[in-house]
Amino acid sequence: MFITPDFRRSRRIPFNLIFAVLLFVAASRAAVADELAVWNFNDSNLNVDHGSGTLTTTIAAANVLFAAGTTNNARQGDIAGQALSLQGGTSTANNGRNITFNVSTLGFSNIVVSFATQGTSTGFNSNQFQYSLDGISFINFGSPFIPATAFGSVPIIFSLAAIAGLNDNPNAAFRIVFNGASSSTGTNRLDNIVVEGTTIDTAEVPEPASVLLLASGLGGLYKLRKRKSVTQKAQKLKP
Ligand SMILES: [Ca+2]
Ligand SMILES: [Ca+2]
Repeated sequence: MFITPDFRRSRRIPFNLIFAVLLFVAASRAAVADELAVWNFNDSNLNVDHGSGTLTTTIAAANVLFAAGTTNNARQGDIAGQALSLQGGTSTANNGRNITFNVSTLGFSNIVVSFATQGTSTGFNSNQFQYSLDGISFINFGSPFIPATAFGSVPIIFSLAAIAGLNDNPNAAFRIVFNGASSSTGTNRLDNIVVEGTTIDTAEVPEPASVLLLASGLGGLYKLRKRKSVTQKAQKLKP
């Protein structure tokens, strides 16, 4: 007679605990921020180093070099390694040219682009950041930035959270247009270019549903075990 209430309580506590843990896991997953693409240039090429994206440039190939980098804005434990190093070029022909990075933001919002940069006194000293919603037309964002003479420890950050069109967009693209170089060997280095965002809540909708499904499955299991136990007890009580 005394066994029944204890049995029921001991089975209920673990189920409630499991349900609470599942809800907690679902809630914490909704707030995760992710790096969508990172270029650390440590392998001295334009290929993306973490995540996915493509980086291209209209700067003359002879003026696309790699030189000592920085840990400023480095991610995932990346070492300083190399940095992208762009020169003004013959007759400073590279003024007005750019680097463009195409990064799909599907499933993400609150897009932020950041990087470390430094420039020599005759390098590009008036650089305009732009974004694109279709990968074709680019729109100026913020004022032109002047690279410091050393990488330092503070990256340049463009928060694009207010640009709703950049959210969940497979054609999102970003560009830096270089200007102001006054010599062919004037240089601007860039390192640790990062595009990051926050998982969009609507993309999480299936997860709570899965949790409920799992929870109802666990509830079913609990009922089944309870029924089985009652049946077993009833059988034991039979003379
Ligand atoms: Ca680097
Ligand atoms: Ca690379």
